[in-house]
Amino acid sequence: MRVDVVSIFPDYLSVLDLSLVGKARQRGLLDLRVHDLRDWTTDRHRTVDDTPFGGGAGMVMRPDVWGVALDDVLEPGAQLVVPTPSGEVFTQRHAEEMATAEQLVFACGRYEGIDARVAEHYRDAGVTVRELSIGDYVLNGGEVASLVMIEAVARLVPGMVGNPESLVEESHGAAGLLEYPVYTKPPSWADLEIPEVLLSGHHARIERWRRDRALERTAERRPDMIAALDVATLDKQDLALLAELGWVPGEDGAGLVRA
Ligand code: JET
Repeated sequence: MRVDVVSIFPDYLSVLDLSLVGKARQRGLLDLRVHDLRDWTTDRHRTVDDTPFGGGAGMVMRPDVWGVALDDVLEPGAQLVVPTPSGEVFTQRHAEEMATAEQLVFACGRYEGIDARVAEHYRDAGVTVRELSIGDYVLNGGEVASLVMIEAVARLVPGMVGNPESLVEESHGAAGLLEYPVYTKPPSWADLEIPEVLLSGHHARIERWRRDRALERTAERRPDMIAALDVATLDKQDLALLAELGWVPGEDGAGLVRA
């Protein structure tokens, strides 16, 4: 897979030399190229921004500079990713779709953002343009959001994860619940003991305990995920625990509602 990042702070992306992503690059699984947007400017001051039409605070990134940069970097079949607090929220589903791309190009905005015609122009030209948010907060630029998305995508590229079972396990997470709590040695630490069942060797009881803890944790922390559960994927014990936690199947059978 090829990944290109265009930024006015290319050094921000240097951490990609480390960890999983760095190893994938060394092994030739990932062709990662970081570019300085100012390399495509032609004026003495290497200008990338200007004042907003219609007035208002701050500066907007010029579409002409972005246009020459992206025309140079985009290959046929590329997906263009623009991190922005105004985007759809980036999820594991997006990461899975992006992991199938031949090339991902990340356009890192700064200031008040990139002139809106850039996304429009490349959509009109047939490029898949994804304006994506990594959460409801504002960063100074798209660099850190790009790092988050590159890591989430890179670990899905075949050959990148050392332990293939760890990816199989994750499809459970995709079933719509948070993960259950995990424990390792020592069995007693800071006056805290490992839950007895995990030492019992009863595989079925362990599975049930983990499922219950995942349901409880999800109900507590992510009620939106409980509401969105497919009732058909829940067994009698799931439904009994969820009822204790105040959640029952809705009238139409689609999803759960607070009792
Ligand atoms: C962000 C992403 O802050 C985030 O993204 C970076 C950012 C900051 C300021 C402007 C900007 O412009 C992008 C743009 O796209 C069309 O104009 C991007 C917060 N959550 N996720």
